[in-house]
Amino acid sequence: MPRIERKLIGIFGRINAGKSTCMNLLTRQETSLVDPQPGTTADIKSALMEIHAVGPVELLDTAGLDEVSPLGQKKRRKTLAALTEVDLAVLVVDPVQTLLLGDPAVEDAIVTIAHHHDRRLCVVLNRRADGAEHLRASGATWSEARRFALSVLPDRAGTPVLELDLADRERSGELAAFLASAVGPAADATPLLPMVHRHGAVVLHIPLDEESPSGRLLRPQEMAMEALLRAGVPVGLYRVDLSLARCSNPAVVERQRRNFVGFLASFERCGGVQLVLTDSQAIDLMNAWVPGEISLTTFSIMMVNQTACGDMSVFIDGTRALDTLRAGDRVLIAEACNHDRIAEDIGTVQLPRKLAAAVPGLEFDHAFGREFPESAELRRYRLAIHCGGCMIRPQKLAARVARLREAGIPVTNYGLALSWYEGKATLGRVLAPWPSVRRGAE
Ligand SMILES: Nc1nc2c(ncn2[C@@H]2O[C@H](COP(=O)(O)OP(=O)(O)OP(=O)(O)O)[C@@H](O)[C@H]2O)c(=O)[nH]1
Ligand SMILES: [Mg+2]
Repeated sequence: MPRIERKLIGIFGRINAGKSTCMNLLTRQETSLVDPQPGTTADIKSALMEIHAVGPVELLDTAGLDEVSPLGQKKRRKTLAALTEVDLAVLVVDPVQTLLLGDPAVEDAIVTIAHHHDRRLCVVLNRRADGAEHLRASGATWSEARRFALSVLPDRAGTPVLELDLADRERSGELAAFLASAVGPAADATPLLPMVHRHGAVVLHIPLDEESPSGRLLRPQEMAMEALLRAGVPVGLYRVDLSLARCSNPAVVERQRRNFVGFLASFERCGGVQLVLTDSQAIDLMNAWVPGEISLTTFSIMMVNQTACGDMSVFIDGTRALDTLRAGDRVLIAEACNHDRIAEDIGTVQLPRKLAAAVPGLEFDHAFGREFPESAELRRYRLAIHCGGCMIRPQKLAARVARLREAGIPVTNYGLALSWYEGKATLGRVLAPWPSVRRGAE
């Protein structure tokens, strides 16, 4: 299954400003519940759609930021986390509502946070048909209300603003075109394996173990296969039985090794093997078994390189923090997917065991799925180790990295950490095939 790069567009604003009405106008259906009851949208509602001039898009309808209650606080936290991830933040304002309340604090907060996190922003002024009545009663004019609402924009001239009645279904196309111009052109997708060429095969080492789901391969494995086939590169698949390859009988181990090396040699007649891509947990064996003239890297590094848009430098810098860990330091292990953890799970068993062997006395915490600590909590950690992030949007991983950076916490990745454990030479070897690393070394 190829990963579709979707632009992420989030709709933000005050309770009852018309955020869900905006979502429904775009999708031309009742995607989100709309109701006069304040606080109707309790959790983030997501919809996938194509916007002709943009391509695939994920829309997020969020809860109003101004609900004052313990539940409102929870909604607020989720909405603000989404605001740090989006490619475009759409601030929906009902100028009459804002003017009558007399304080544009909610709009100001959204503009400030979007600006701080370097998110694109646009404003939709909801010119409701019933607004005129409220204005008349207050003695103000539409242009006063408009000016008051827009006073929160630091640079009014540069921020795209659209004024429309969100209940007017005829204007869906106009709203879509406005968002398309505000979100900007799509960036070229980062290639998954930029180093491969058409001469020589790529061997994928996939050690199906107890953790592997039956009936399908893991997403990075499928993605690599598809990318290689599309590029016309011959692909070989191999499974080393890790329990036999790591058993105490040297004859059994040697047999496993010979079989694998024989498989690599079988490609000689069609140009040999240019690269072995392995599951990170087998990097020890692969480093020992793959001949030095063949490049070697891991699925997890492949994923993080793509998710980080080809610039892994922040994760590579993070590996240096591994050298400075001391007893008593806390390490955060973050894994973006949800799966039940059995046997030799990498995040909960293998990584902590290896790190504890290298630096006794380390403390570990885990963050699974969508959970990720707030900035203040992150300061407790000396290092974060993140998975390849194949199950989350690149935008979410980027927001997490930005949050760690702000908290001053280095971050590395599963594949890099497991390779570091094998020694500097192994780490250097798995990084060497990547163009950005090669460029940095020049
Ligand atoms: N006539 C008219 N009514 C609107 C318009 N926009 C919103 N409304 C009404 O205002 C109420 C709130 O709209 P929603 O779209 O649910 O507002 P929201 O910002 O999603 O509200 P919360 O989810 O509660 O934060 C609903 O009764 C809508 O029908 C509009 O442009 N014109
Ligand atoms: Mg809503």
